[in-house]
Amino acid sequence: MLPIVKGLLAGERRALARAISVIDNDYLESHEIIREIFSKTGKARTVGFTGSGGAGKSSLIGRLIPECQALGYKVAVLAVDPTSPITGGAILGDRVRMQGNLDDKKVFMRSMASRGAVGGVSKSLRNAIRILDAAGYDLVLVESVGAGQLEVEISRVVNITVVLFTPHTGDNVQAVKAGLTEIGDMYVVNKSDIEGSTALYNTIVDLIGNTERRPAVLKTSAKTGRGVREVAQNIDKLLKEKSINYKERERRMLEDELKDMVLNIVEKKVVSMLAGDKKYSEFIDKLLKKEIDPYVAAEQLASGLINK
Ligand SMILES: Nc1nc2c(ncn2[C@@H]2O[C@H](COP(=O)(O)OP(=O)(O)O)[C@@H](O)[C@H]2O)c(=O)[nH]1
Ligand SMILES: [Mg+2]
Repeated sequence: MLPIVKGLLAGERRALARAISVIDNDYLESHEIIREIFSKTGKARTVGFTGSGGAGKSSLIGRLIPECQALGYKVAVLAVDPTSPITGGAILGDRVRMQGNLDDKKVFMRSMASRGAVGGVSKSLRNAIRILDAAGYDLVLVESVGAGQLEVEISRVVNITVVLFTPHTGDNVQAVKAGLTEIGDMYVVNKSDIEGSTALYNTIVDLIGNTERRPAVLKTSAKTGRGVREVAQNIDKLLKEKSINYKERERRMLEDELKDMVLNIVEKKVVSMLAGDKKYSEFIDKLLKKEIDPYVAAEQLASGLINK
């Protein structure tokens, strides 16, 4: 067994942090780590938090940690921010630590840079969750930045998605309608201590709360702590409900993952085959001379590769 795996299974935080870095940077060693821990995973449940920057995701997560611990969970936090050059959890950790009643030793926090191509975020996130899972964390809270496609990608990897809105960040009916109505299992209007939050809350209840899915719409203030316990209780309830059809959902997630991985391998192969294919440059010449059109060219090249 790799020393790093031995360390993380024994609950050593440094080994845990290093293993997640290895995953995040997509080093070759990550294959070996996942191979060794995979059979020990499957217990952790995951909650994603999405919403515009400044909505209060980090602050709310900070408040939720002790509430979820009180419900019996061993909590870890992953912040996914591909735009952030900072790794190691500084930004997230600072905001969360500002809130007094947090026992640093009981919670594990980490930011991920998640470089890489399409699907890169879900791949490293899935594997970072597996590592935390094997290390004994059974609730992983995932913070993402508010960047459309990424949020949808993350929502496919976690069990529950919580969407945050606040009156501060210019969230309005348009923002609510723009895609986020689909991905949330729970909606939270944060900053209920400031003006405009009741109007926003009512709008969201109208738009989303009465749809067929009837997701919960809650109000919080991460500043005062009001409403945070209800969010934790609701998460707990949803996780327990979902555990009924959890197997089916897990199957779908693994299907997605496997497809991504196969496509990735095939894509790399095809790119290198094309690079070494004389016909490829011949076709480009033909295209330049308008002797052939792009559809026919692509069809012929592709069938040439597949039949090799
Ligand atoms: N008034 C008020 N401010 C809040 C609340 N929650 C967060 N904030 C502030 O909003 C800013 C952004 O919070 P942060 O948690 O970093 O948001 P994130 O970008 O979504 O992670 C910070 O200055 C917080 O102190 C709240 O409930 N009420
Ligand atoms: Mg944040």
